[in-house]
Parts: sequence; C-alpha cells; structure tokens
Amino acid sequence: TETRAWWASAVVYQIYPRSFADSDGDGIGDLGGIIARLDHLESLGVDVVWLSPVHRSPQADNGYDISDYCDIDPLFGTLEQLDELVAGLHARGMKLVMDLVVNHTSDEHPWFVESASSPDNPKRDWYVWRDAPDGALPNNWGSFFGGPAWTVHQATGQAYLHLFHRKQPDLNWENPEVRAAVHAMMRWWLDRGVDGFRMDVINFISKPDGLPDAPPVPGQEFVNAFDLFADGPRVHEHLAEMTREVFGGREGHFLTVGEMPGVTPERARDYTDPARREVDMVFQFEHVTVDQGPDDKFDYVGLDLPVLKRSLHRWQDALADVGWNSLYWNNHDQPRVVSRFGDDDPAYWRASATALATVLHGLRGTPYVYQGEELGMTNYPFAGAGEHRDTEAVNYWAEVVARGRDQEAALTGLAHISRDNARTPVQWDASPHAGFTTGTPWLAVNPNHTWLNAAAQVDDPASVFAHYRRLIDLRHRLPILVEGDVTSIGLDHPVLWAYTRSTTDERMLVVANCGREPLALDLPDWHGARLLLGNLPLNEPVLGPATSTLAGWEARIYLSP
Ligand code: TEU
Repeated sequence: TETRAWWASAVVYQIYPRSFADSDGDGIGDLGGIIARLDHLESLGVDVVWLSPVHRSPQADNGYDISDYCDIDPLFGTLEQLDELVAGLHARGMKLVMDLVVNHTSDEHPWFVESASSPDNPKRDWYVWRDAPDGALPNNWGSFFGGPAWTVHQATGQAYLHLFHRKQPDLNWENPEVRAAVHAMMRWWLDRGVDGFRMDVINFISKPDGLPDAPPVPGQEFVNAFDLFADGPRVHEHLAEMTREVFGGREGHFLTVGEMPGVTPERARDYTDPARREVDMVFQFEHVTVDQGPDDKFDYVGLDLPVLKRSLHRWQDALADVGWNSLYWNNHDQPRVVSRFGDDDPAYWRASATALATVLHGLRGTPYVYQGEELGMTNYPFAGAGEHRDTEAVNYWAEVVARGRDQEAALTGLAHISRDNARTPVQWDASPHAGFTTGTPWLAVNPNHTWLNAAAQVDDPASVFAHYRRLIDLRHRLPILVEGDVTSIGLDHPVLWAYTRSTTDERMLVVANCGREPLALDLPDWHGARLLLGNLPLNEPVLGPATSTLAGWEARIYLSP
C-alpha cells in the first residue's frame, strides 16, 4: 500500500501580509508583525504557513506584481526578517510556503524593462509582444481586471499581453530562458530554507499557438478567453520540467500547490497524479463560483446549498483514487465564508462559522485556513463603491458607470463578492484599530472587531478559534480523516450537509444543519455512535435509537462503535 506524503495530514494557514499585523505603524502589515504573532499560529496548531507575496513590488495588485523575485519589499521588511520568519517557524515545527507569481511579472521588473526597450533586445521574447498596426490589438482577449488584455507600448508600436493588470505583463513560457530563470529563482528560495510554493494562476502559463480570438460575446468588446489560455497545450510539460529542475535531487519535505482557475476535476487528477510529478495539489475554483451568475464575477445570485454540496463532493469523488484535493473556503480573493455561505447574524454567527469549518475539515484533502477565518471574521459592511480599494473592484465600478449598467446590482455584487472583504485587517483585539496597527490601517477595520477578535477567543473553549484548533488536532490524530473514503448522504437536501468517511475498520459521520431551524436527523445505521466533536453545547455524546435533532447550524462528527 502507498504511504501518504506528510502534507496529507497537514493544515495550511495563509497569511496576507498587508492585512495581518503591522509592526512599524505605517498601517500596512509586515514581516515584523508576523514574527510577533507566531504564538497565535502555534496555538492554532497549523503545520504550514503560506505567505502571499512579500517580494519587491510596485503594489499595483498588492504584491502579485513582482519587480524583484529575490528581495523583500521595504513595505514588508527585509530578507533578514524573512530568514528570521523561516527560522521562527521551523523552531516551532512549522514550514513556510512562498507565493510563486510567474505567469507574469511587474512591468517594473528589470526583465520587462529590458524587453520593452526595443524589438531587438535579447529579452524581447521573454514576454508576449505582437504587432498592433494602427493600434489594432492582436486579439479580443479581455483582462481579468477590465479592458483589453493588451497594452500598446508607444515606443515600439507593439502590444504586450497581460491577462491581469497592465502592470502585470505575462511572461513567455515558450522561451526556455524564461523557464530556466524561473527555476533558478525557485532554487534560490529553497536554498534559503523555504519549504515549497503556492503557484499563482499556474495553469495560465501555456498560451495557445497563434493566440486566436475567443468566440465573440454580444455586447462585449473584450471577452474572457479563459477556455483558450487555461490548461494550455504545454502546461503539463512545463510543470513536470519545473519539478525536475527545481526539486530534483533535493532532500526535503516540500509542498507545491497550483492555483488553477477553471480547472476541471479530470484535469486536476492529471495535475496531482503523483506518478506525473507536477504539483501536490491544486486550488480549484468550482465551489467558489456557485453564487455567481453568467454575466460576470459580480453577478451575485446567492447560495443554493445543494449546488455547493454537489460541487465539493464531485471533487471528492473525482480525486478519490488518484490525486489529492486542497480544501478551502477562503483566501485573499474570496469573500468571508461565514457571510457568504453561512449566517453572520450575531445570533447564528458562531454556530455557522464552526459548522462550515466542520464540514470542510471533515473532507478528504489538505485544509487551508485563511487569516481571520479561525476567528470567524465576516464580510465588511461596504456602504458604497468608494470604500473598495482593490484594483479589480475599482475598475469594475468604473466600467459599470461608464457603460451605464445597473449600479444597484453592481453594488450588491461588490459588497458580496469583492476581494476587499477578505483583506480588512485581522482583528486581534477590541482596541480602535483592532490591534492591527498603531497608525492608520490601509483598509478599514471591520467595526465588529469590538466583539469579534482574537483576544476574546483564544482562551474561550466555546470560541470559533477553539473549534478550529480541535478540527486541526483531529486531522493530526485520526488517520480516518486523512485516508477514509468519502460518501455523501442526501446531496439534494436543502439544509442538511452529511457524509461518511470509512476505512476497512472504522466509520465516521459528519452532519451539519446549514440553516436556522432545528432539523430532525434520522440515521438508523448510526445508533450507538460516539460523538467526537460538536460545535454547540447541546450534542448527544452517543447517538440514541430515537430520531435526534440538530439545532440551527449545529454540526457533529461521530465515530461508529
Ligand atoms: O488570482 C487568480 C484569479 O484568477 C482570481 O482568483 C482573481 O482573484 C480575480 O479575482 C479574477 O477575477 C491570483 C491571485 O490570487 C490574485 O490575488 C491576483 O490578483 C491574480 O492571481 C494575479 O496575480
């Protein structure tokens, strides 16, 4: 039988440094702030920290636009502090995974500056340049952040490709020098002691030959060409080469996770099949788009629970034999789960945050916890468009206004889906800026920090934090959570989320009531099962012969006798 890799029983914690903790009073989180908060992570019990970019960057996309891969932006600190962070994590038995943003660089990266300098520059071909006669763009692709995916460079008359911001030009992965430079940079980080990489939009790196137009969409000048550049022709080849060139011959316990918008379960099997040596796991996006309509990302249609359940269980089934799932509700791009799929009314907030945590952490895969999720942080009460800071939200609003689209609907969409919901500062305590900074925070602190904060939770056994700690502890202790097969129960039920885990000698039941009303639970097979973990004080320690009742947003995990 196969031996599982160490990350199969690990839990990863994501830090978005700008919003985690500020040590120098400039209102922006930094490495010093993280180093000062390692006890919080140790007490939560996570195994790995994934750090969103701290590299040198003009910050057009909060660090996902890198101008020097081998240095730390002064906003965040110094390389010495990064070393100190690695040492501090290692001393506590935790690992550090860096963000790897190599689909694109910043336009201020020396590679691009050279590339842009002239059509004959040796680095011209490091990026994707095409003729733009009389300003006509090479194709109809749109940028994720609005407008075309091309910008004409006045000096040379050619246009460069940028799937994201115009300050994020796409690297040309067809060029072997580009690939070699990326591999060398990755080895440099491993030599420094980091333990792996989270690879930003890594399934976008291989563009289709000829960069063809995407099928036109009526009323849209530039269209999302997703189907053309996601999972492109040579992406598997590039990832296998990266594994060979970067990790080949190295001793160590590394973790690689590829962020892959639009990836299908079938393709994810290939990406994560250990025999192919591409990546350990992927971040898929299916379950974080279930509340979005066909128009665009901010076309908010609300949650239909069975759709969400079916999605996550489809992924569980697809990767049951080959490959591995990552499990996440939140990251720096997604609204807060308790507001999005749960119930952030103060009366249900704690129960729903812990119920959602329970159903996710009971599944098979590697769970990721995004900063503040362990406290049940909620969406921000955005009052208008002016409160959003994210380039995606700001550009979207400008387009809505320019095109005379429905502003009411756009504001609703932004309030529910905007990435800024995830980026408000972590709420450490009840003080005016929530203990995040002594200065003025770069993004407003959620007013609910007066009661929703770490200080109020870390020593309270009934807190969201304590529940996350127990879930993480279970993952470490119970092989059935790592290995057990997953079988869903009643996928079409409108509020019950239930499934079993099973190995040859044990069975586990996970049940959650994803609604406010009490819910009768009738599972004859499980009489006598022993309660392992519940999120409310009311649970039955042993499931009786009669029908039992789950309170609103109650979740329980039982082990069969
Ligand atoms: O995100 C990739 C991505 O496609 C989306 O999740 C993105 O958040 C956007 O909202 C699409 O509508 C990654 C990073 O996580 C994100 O923060 C970066 O902005 C992006 O890549 C570019 O590097």
